[in-house]
Amino acid sequence: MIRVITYGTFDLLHYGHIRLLERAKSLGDYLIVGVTSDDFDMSRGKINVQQPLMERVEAVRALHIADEIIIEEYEGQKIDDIRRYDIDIFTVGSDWKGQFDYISEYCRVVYLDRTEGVSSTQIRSNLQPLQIGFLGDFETSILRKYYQETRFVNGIEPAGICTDDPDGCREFARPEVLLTRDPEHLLDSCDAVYIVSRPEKHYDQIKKAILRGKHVLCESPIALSRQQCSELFALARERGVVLMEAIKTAYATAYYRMLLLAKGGKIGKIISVDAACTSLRDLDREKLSHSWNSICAWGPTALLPVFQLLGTKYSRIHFASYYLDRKHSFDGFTKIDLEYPGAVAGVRVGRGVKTEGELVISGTRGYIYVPAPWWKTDYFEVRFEHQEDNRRYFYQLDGEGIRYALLAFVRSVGSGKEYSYIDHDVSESIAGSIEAFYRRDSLAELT
Ligand code: C2G
Repeated sequence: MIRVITYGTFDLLHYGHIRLLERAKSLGDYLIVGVTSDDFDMSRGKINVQQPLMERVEAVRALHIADEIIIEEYEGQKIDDIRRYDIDIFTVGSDWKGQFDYISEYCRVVYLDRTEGVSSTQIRSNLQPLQIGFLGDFETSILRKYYQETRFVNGIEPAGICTDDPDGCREFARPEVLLTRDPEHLLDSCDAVYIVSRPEKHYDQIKKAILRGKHVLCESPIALSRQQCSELFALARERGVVLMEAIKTAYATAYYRMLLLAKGGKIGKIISVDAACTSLRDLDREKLSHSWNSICAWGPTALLPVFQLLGTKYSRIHFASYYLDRKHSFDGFTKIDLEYPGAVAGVRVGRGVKTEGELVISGTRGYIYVPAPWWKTDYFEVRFEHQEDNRRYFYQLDGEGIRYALLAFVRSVGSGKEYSYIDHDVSESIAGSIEAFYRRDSLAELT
C-alpha cells in the first residue's frame, strides 16, 4: 500500500486545494493530510487565516478525500510524521518547489502543479476590508503603532485619523487617509474605530460610535466605572456591533500559551499572582492633567493575568498610591493588593517609578516566571523545586501582539462571533478596579 502525505492551511477551502488533494490521493492508496494549527501558521507568518483550525479540519474531512487528518503544529514535524506514519510519498503544490527537496532523504517528494487563478489570499482580499478610524491624542505613540500594524492584517484598512494634531500624522498616514480634529467627521469615514484617547473620554466616544453603528476597539480601560463598562457592552450587543478591549498583551502568543499552561494545572493550584509594569518614558510632568496616569496606563495590563487566572470575584482590593498630582489623581506609582478565597495578588504600576517588570505566578507545585518586559514577552519559564524539571518556552512575537488584537477584532466583526481574548467580566473588573482607585475607597496615600 502506497502511503501519501501532504500539508496545508486549507483556509477558505477552494478548488485549488481540492484539486491538489485529489491528485495527492491518486499518487497512492492512503492519503494523510496535515492541517496547520493556528499557532503554527502564526509562527510562520500566516496570521490572516480566517478560519480557526477545527473549521479547516472539518472542511477537509467533508471532502472524503483524506483517509486520515493530522495537525501540523511545529517546524520539522514533517520528518517526524514521515517516519511515524511510514510514508512513501510527500507531496505539495509547485509553489513550494525546491523547499522540500531535503525530504527526499526520507521518502519520494512530488510537487504537483498549483492551480492558477485562485488562492485564499485573493478570496480574503475580495472581502470588503473594514474601514477603521483612529481616535486619540497625538502624543500617544500607541496610535501610530496600531495604524502601522494594520498592514499585516488582511481585511482592515485605515480610513482616517482624528487627533489634536492631525498634521503631525501626515508623516506616517497614506495620502488618502482622512486627517481631522473632528470625531464626528472621522465616524463618517469609517465602519469601525480604534480609540486611544485619554480614558475619561472613552465612555462618551464609545457610546457615540456604537449609536452610529460603528464597531469599536478601545484601549483599556473601556470606561472608568464597572457600570458604564457593562452598559457599553450591552449597548453594543443591542446594536449588533462589536465592542472589544485592546490590551495587546492578551494577544501575545507567549502570554496566551502561558495562561493555558497555568490554567491547565502545570504548577498546581495558583496561590499568588504578582505583576509589575512601569515605564518612565514619555512622561511630561508639566502636562500631567492631560496624560494617562499609572493606574490607567498600566493597571489594565497588570491586572489582566490576575483576573484571567484568579477570576474577578476578589473579596478585597486595596491601593497604596504615590501621587505626582493629587488634584488630578495622577499617581506616579500604585500598588494594588487583592485578596481571594485561597489566593492573593499583588500588582505594581508606575509612570513615575521604575521597577523590574516581571510576572510571577506561584503555585502549589511550582511557579511561572515571565521576565521583563513580561507584557510583550516571547519567553517564559516554568520552574519547580528540582531545577532539572524546569521548562523554557519561546513563542515568536511580532508587533507586541497588536496585529493579533486587530486580527481578532476583524474576525469578530466579520463573523459576528466573539474572538476577543478578554472576557467581558475581566473588562468590567478592570473598570471597577480603576473606579475604586478614583473613589479612594481603600487607598493609602504615600506622601
Ligand atoms: N494549492 C494549489 N493551488 C492553489 C492554492 C493552493 O495547488 N491555487 C496547494 C498548495 O500548494 C498546498 C495546498 O494547496 O500544497 C494547501 O495550500 P495552503 O492552504 O495555502 O497551504 P500552504 O501554506 O501552501 O501549506 O509546509 C507546507 C505548507 O504547509 C503548505
